Amino acid sequence: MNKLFVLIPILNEAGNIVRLLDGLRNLSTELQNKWDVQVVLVDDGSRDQTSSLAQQTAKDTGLRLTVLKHETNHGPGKAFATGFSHLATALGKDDLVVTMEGDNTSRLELVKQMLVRMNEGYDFVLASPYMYGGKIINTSAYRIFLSSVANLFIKEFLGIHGILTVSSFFRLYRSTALRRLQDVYGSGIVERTGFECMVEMIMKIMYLQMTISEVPMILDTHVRVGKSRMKIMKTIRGYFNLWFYRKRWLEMAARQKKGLLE
Ligand SMILES: Nc1nc2c(ncn2[C@@H]2O[C@H](COP(=O)(O)OP(=O)(O)O)[C@@H](O)[C@H]2O)c(=O)[nH]1
Ligand SMILES: [Mg+2]
Repeated sequence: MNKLFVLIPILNEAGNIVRLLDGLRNLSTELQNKWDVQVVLVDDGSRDQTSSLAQQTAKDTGLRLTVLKHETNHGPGKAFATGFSHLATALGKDDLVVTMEGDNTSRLELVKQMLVRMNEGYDFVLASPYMYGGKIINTSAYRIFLSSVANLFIKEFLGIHGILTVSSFFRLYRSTALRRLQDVYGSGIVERTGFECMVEMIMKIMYLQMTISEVPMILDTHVRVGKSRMKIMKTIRGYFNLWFYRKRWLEMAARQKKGLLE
């Protein structure tokens, strides 16, 4: 049976992890005739019980779980890099990888809809709060305003067109497309260590001319226990810095394309 890997970078989510893994256990039961669901958590130096609670919950429920650990905190980008490098050797041709948040804000019921899109032939499917039908609820007007402006601005600034959401963690990737990214950009795919890594991936996907589709998602921040770990100013700086990488990433993509044509 083909595998559906669920890759989650995580930091101090002891208040959310049990519910998250219970939800994933239910999803794996629902999908059991089609997909072998395997969860990979990248614990990025949590100082709470996130990892031990995760291991215990997986044991109690029979969920297939691997926990990769950074001893100290390096940021979600580094955690994704660790996760993708780990998956590089495990991924079969027809496997898929879904990435998501560890705070229960990624709505698991959307995975099935994302799988339908994948079946239609797209390389990547994003869950998209900025798409028609999607929205952000139970978040302060200030934060919604900031993130909407940031979303619009990043796209204009970096020349990203044709997609509505660029920073969401919740995505489905085709393994052959991930392999292409790994061939061009290395096994970890991302090099930026912060939250901007999600936009970095979109840029690289675009530069390789792969196909992206979106499904609308309602982002309800009330479902999470505890506060957001994202540092706004650091992330904004991270977005600005991406501009300096554009040329190099484009050239790397162009070299691969040339190689394919020769
Ligand atoms: N590996 C890793 N994960 C992180 C870090 N900061 C946040 N996360 C995880 O990334 C996801 C998104 O972070 P969150 O705090 O919810 O940010 P928000 O959704 O933008 O408010 C959650 O699963 C967090 O546990 C980090 O420094 N390292
Ligand atoms: Mg969150």
